[in-house]
Amino acid sequence: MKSTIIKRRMLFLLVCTLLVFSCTKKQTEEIKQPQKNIIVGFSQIGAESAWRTCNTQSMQDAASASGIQLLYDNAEQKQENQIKAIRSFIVYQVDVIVFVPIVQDGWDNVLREAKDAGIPVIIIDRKMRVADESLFTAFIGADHIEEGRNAARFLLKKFKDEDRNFRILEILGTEGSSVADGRYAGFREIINTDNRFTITASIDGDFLRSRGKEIAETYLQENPELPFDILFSHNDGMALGFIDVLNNTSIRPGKDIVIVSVDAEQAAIDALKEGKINCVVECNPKIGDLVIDMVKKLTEGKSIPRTTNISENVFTEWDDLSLLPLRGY
Ligand code: GYE
Repeated sequence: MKSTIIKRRMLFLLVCTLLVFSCTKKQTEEIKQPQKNIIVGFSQIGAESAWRTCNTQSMQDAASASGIQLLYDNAEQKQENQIKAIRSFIVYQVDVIVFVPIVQDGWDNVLREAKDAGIPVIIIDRKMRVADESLFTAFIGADHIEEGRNAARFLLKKFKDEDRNFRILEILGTEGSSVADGRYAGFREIINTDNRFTITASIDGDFLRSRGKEIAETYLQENPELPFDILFSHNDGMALGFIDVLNNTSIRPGKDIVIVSVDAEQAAIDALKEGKINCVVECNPKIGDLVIDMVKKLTEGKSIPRTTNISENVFTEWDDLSLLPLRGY
């Protein structure tokens, strides 16, 4: 009699267990069902320039237009914040991680966690150095070395008939970033082919307009005799900050000092039209549609190119810019 009761109780417990499991599984499936949309974790470095805010907007607009949920995180210029954001994307089990590596190194561990979680990573705009190239799926962005080359090519062309020497002051972008390193290297590759040109100083401006202003104030105060003929700035913001200071002096930007910059934000194009900048090398921030298209292909199981560079223009003092559309940044 007693064993019969025990058997009935065990059978009852087994049935209850099976019922609970099947409900949970169903609920789990039901919960999983609504997640038909793609969820992308997007770690952006910050909002340090007009270029950056346009790049962010481009990503947000493209994701919204495609019905993709974009989890956006602004790292406020700190790599540790990017690493935290990527880890939160992993916990949230996003479908794809997209991020701009503020600097080139220090990503291996967090990207290995993403790989172990089976989440593909697309890096955009800036490149990084990792021991294992399989830690990311693709790069989408500009060729920053070519941008540096184009800046130097303009100078060789502008001064091709002048038999004198030229001193160059260079304002650098964020230290350790692939962008600053690329523009630095590309510029030298070309400018060093002509011994009339000497880079007399390279100062870190961190892509900030405020730093461009500070550098101008300090440098001109310490060197009132104006020891340079050319300013090469790694982005428009820093060049415009420098020009802000020159505007309060007798030094004429674009005439007494030849200025070459990179990005092609509207304010720089306007300065080019006014003759205050001589050449602006384009770096296109509007890559959101391209990135989201790659995300969709990835989630559909399709292959995507390992590297996608975007074509860019060079705007110079010789160009007719009257028909150039507004830049949008
Ligand atoms: O030139 C600058 C921004 O990574 C290409 O970062 C981007 C650079 C751009 O702050 O304005």
